[in-house]
Amino acid sequence: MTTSTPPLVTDIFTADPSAHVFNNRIYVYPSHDRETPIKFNDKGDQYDMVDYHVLSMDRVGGEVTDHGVALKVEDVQWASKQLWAPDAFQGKDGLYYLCFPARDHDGIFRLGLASSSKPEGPFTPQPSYIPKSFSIDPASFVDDDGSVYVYFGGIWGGQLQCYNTPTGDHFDASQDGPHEPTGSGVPALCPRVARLSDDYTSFAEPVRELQILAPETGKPILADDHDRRFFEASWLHKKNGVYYFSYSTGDTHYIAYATGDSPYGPFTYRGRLLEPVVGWTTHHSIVEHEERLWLFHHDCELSKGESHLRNVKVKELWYGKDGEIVTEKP
Ligand code: FUB
Repeated sequence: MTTSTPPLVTDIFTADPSAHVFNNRIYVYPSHDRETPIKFNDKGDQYDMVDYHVLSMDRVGGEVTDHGVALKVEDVQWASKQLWAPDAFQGKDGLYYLCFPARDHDGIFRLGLASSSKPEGPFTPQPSYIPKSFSIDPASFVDDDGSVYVYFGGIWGGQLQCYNTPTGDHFDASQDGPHEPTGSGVPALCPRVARLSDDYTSFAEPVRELQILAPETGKPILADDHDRRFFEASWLHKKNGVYYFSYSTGDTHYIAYATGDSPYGPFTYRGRLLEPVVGWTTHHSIVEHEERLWLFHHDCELSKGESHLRNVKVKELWYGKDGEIVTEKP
């Protein structure tokens, strides 16, 4: 079980932290967990969040500012409930964009965008979700040429298994819940990626699958390999020209990572960044600030193990000499 630094804030429950540096300040975009009477189930109905708060600090260990409500579900025309793990990026137009999932009015998870002139919001949502978006956990990555990629997907409650094409054309409601492929030689479901249009309202291209390969075979990780297969919580960062894709393995509770030489992959599995924490879910982001590498993540220390009442923490990571990420100071 991993233990690390104290929770960043203790007066609200926070989870799924996406950290970025804007204007040399660290901004964290978390989910805002809340108490609900909804019973725990494998669809994640107990994660019934209704708004987002943005946190910021001038450095890790510095005073954390909670900027208050940045977006409410009642202000998002297309959304009905469950504001799950968000992320944010700064566009070429100088505006800040919050990218977030929620269920639409048919109960299907979609991804939406909201913009603000300030990194902390408040954010104004676009009237519709991103056309052809589906599933959960959007993570945005701005490459050196300014192109913005959105990585997304999550199985079980995240509904990724309800789509049998890379582009998610047809939603099969019978697969909603804790279903996923299984069987000898069957490949795991893949996370998805698409580049955003220059006006940040749509995908500029068809959604693609992101392959995660097993290093020993060079072939896609298999569905029954629950220690390494993708479950949810995509994150993409880049260092020295290498693209690092990290993710949660869900029911085995690891944060794992893989590397590749293109934002579209393929990525080859390299190892684990975080061992299981207190609570069922695990979700993270990786950000560099003042030449140090930070893993923001959550656990359930504050709520004493209530899986839907989480708190954000941060711990340090390092690069090893072959570009691998190490969790102990070399
Ligand atoms: O916060 C709700 C869900 O829990 C997220 O979307 C998942 O990544 C998991 O952390």
